[in-house]
Amino acid sequence: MANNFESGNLDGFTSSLGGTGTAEISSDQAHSGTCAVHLHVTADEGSLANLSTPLPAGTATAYADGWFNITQAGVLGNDVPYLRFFSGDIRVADVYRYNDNGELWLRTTAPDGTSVFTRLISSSITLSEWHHVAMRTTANGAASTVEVRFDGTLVYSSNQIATAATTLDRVQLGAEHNRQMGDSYIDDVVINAAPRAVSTASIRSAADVVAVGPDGTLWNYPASGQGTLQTRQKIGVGWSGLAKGFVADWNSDGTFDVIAQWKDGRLSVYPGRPTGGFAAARAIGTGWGSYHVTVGRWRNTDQYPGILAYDAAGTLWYYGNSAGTSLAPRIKIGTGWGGLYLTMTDFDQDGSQDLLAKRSDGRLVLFRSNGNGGFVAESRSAVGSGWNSINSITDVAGFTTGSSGLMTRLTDGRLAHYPFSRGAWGARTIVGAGWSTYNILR
Ligand SMILES: [Ca+2]
Ligand SMILES: [Ca+2]
Ligand SMILES: [Ca+2]
Repeated sequence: MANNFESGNLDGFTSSLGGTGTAEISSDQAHSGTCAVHLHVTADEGSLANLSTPLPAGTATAYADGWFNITQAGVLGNDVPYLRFFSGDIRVADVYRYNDNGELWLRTTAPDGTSVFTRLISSSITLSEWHHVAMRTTANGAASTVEVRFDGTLVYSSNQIATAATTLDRVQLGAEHNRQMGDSYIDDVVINAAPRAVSTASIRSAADVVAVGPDGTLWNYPASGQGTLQTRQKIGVGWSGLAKGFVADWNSDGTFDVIAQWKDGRLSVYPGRPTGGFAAARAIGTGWGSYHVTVGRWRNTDQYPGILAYDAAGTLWYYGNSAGTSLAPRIKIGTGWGGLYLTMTDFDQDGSQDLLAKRSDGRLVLFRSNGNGGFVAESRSAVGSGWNSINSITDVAGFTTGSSGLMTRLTDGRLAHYPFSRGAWGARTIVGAGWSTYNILR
């Protein structure tokens, strides 16, 4: 759908009006030609004006692009909207100019219905000038994507927005609730929709369970996103020589890869193909036989996941991955880590990775990182006890909608999911049984 309003109609839009609100073609302001659409809303009771474009059923990604000239802001504490993406009653993501200071803000809706606010521009957007706003949103539950461009600059991009939505059904210009006063001229609007691309990658979710069976078959157990695993799929053979395996998007191309630590000490990366299977393995190291390995973006500035590992002497090292290929020279992080079972995850969800260290006495101890490669200077706290009944731990995300958690194996072979939020555990669920002979990737 595209409309420059030169033909004098609102083709492609459905308008909702109430009270003093109007949505009319105007020649007072135009970005192209001589016309734009003018949304006029006052603070009077019942005043409402918006335009929306319906999206085809099953739309996952929508792109909206338009020019906006706000000539009149509204009352303090309120805003003048630019673009809003909806899934039914859920306002998945929207950007607006905040009346109090003219700043650009993004609002998204968390799975529990609360609004999450992010300031995108901290200076005041000028009134009575044309500004270019473009926004792309993909509704994908806990891993939804939002990108915002303002006057041609990318001001926000994340593929880790948590929402309850998995599809989009309309894009809106203007506010859905009344008395949201403002005057906006809008021109040269383009709105496009794309269905969800059906991924055929071997590992599709950060909650999938990947494991090597007793015969060396590599299996993926796809997560449903609703707390269960689906029918397993064979994704490889000949993995009997694996000591430990790790799932990460090593080259950050959007498809999960496998990092293999072989019993003979070799370390190799198997890049996942978007169409399924893996490209030829890349050797990234030898002599890793005695290392205890974790994989992840250890430093906040890391573009690619690296390896945090301790050696036979218990010295903890970080090996960065600066280009999505081989390992960078290692950096010493600490000593005295021998015997601990480490899991890298952001347990307190402050944006910096942490280590959960399982001790032989069963206590799970939290080492919070400072995001720069080191640890927060604080006394360590135990966030669990009795964890010596667990012999495999994998950091997962999205096993239930919007959740973070650990997928664990108990010593009796059952699989258990421990969700957590901001450093507090949720209720554990048992996911399955009979996993004792499987080597579960981490
Ligand atoms: Ca025009
Ligand atoms: Ca990849
Ligand atoms: Ca943290």
